[in-house]
Amino acid sequence: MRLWRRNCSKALCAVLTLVAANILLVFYSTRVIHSWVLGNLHKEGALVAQRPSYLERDVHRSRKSLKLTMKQEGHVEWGNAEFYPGWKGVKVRLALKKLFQQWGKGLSEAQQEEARYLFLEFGYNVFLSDQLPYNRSIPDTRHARCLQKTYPAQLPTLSVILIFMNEALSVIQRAITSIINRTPPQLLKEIILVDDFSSHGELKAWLNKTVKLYNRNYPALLKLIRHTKRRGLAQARNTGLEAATADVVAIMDAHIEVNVGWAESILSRIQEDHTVVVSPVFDNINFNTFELEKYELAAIGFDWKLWGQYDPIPQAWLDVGDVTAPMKSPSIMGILAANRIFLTEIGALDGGMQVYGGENVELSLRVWQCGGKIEILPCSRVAHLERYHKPYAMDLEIPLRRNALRVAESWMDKHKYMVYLAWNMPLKNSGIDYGDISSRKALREKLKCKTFDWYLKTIYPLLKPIPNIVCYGRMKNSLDESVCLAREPVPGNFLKMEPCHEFSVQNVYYLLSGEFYVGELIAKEDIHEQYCLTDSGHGEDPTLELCSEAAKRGQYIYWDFQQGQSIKNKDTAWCLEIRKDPSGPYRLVLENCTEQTWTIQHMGRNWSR
Ligand SMILES: *[C@@H]1O[C@H](CO)[C@@H](O)[C@H](O)[C@H]1NC(C)=O
Ligand SMILES: *[C@@H]1O[C@H](CO)[C@@H](O)[C@H](O)[C@H]1NC(C)=O
Ligand SMILES: *[C@@H]1O[C@H](CO)[C@@H](O)[C@H](O)[C@H]1NC(C)=O
Ligand SMILES: [Mn+2]
Repeated sequence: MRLWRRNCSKALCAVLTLVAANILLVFYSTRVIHSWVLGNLHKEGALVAQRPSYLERDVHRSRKSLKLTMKQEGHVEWGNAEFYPGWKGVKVRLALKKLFQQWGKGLSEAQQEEARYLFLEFGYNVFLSDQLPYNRSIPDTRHARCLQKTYPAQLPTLSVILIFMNEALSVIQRAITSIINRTPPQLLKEIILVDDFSSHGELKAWLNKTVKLYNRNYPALLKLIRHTKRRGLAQARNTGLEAATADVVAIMDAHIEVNVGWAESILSRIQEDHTVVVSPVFDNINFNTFELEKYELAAIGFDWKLWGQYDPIPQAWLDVGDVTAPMKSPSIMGILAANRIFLTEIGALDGGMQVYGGENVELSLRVWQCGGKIEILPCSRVAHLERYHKPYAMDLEIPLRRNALRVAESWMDKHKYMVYLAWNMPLKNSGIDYGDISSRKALREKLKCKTFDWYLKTIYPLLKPIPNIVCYGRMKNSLDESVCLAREPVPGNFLKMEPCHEFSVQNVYYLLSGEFYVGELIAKEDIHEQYCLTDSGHGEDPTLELCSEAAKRGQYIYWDFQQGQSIKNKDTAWCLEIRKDPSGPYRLVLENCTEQTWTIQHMGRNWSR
């Protein structure tokens, strides 16, 4: 899945898109873990001293098995930066270029090769991770006011669930160690590891051994459950949830490190209200340097593709004037904690989700629509490693799209068309099999859930449906149907004709009111605007401008168009046409209308004029 780096500094920032973080935690309280045992664990020779040799052995083993998997899954040749073909290969090559810039001075050639290899394999700097102590300190990123907070003496117990697939063992061990070191021992009942059928050698016998070693010092604290086939992230979370026994579960990825005070804040909030599903605030573990990057507090939302995004902090929370107060949020990223029984009764995770993505939004809609709440707890902070690439699928857009349609069909009622539009899928006969949703529908019935319209109006007014899109998709000119209109990604306000492809820079949406949106459909009011096809009125080539700015500047963004006819500006009467430069590609021009006509791929719901 694409990874957007977060670059917003202030609370009221532009929408940021994140790889949905996927985490769950479980809490339980009857066991007591003495901190002195912890010291013993790290003195445990087997855990540290043998690491380099097994790692070496394992890397060779996994290198072989990885080659095999990749062949089966149709990957291109392994061993250089060609992890992905096309632009993804370019992206990975760029990442590798940066790999040694901030760390790793003085590595030998062989070590560099190893580091590169491990980075490609895992999507983060495993070579460095393997050198870092499992019990390393990380900065306390909480607001100072969180340190003054006191919690009830009696809190529910916690089961932490860590799910993984081909994660580096050192990363998993650092997650476990951080949980043991930073959770009050009387509250931590168990840590459940769920392996979604990893193929890496070091996650087999060595992980078994590691779990045994931990349990020698913390009897029965760790449980390891292995899927015997790949079942995807939602199922892995459910497997952990089913095995959990504590009052509260925290479901998380295994590439995390929890911070001080993370659990108390969660447990006391869920004790107050068992219908709240909470998310901690995430910091980022840099995939290259493993340094912690502090993230500001933000609400968690999504766009119409149902990709996780950070949203501005809600005014209602600011008005409370308490930086430690729980913040209502439309969604979670994936990492969550909840009352175990409540989460189970409300339907856990949707087991019909495949591979990755969508399950966080499905749960969020269900929780809100069926009587629960979602909140972000500012005093609970978890560092999460955003991987550079994910090792488990060639093209994550395929499961993401499939899962998004599944959410739309299960929960979004009359607004589901927006998801089809954002993914550029036809409204009928999409050809996507999103699986059987009858159990989700039955759940809706049983829990007497509210509508998505209620959710949009009450919980997520920022996300706007655009009901007046009359047609959408690739836009082609009659002169040459092999090229499509596209937005130049950078800086975003140029148009071009280029060979048709499937990426969203070629999405076009024509509105009943006459605008042409070009590029990804975002539809987040005020914070992420669409780009409009614009005639400046100065006899220049057409451009793309932010719609409201173009309108403010007195530029012309309204066009007449019917399928298979010309595109003519309502105000200036110029037509959008293409002209071939003698040497180069087609250029978009505004000129007196000729015979040129245009077509747009899909009909919207209301093509009826
Ligand atoms: C980590 O464990 C080692 C060995 O027990 C200890 O010496 C060190 O102080 C610990 N580091 C932190 C940050 O707790
Ligand atoms: C790990 O332990 C489980 C039982 O706890 C066992 O079934 C499995 O064979 C072990 N795997 C390896 C590779 O030793
Ligand atoms: C467009 O057509 C108008 C009237 O038909 C004509 O006066 C004008 O010169 C034409 N402009 C161009 C650029 O061809
Ligand atoms: Mn993650």
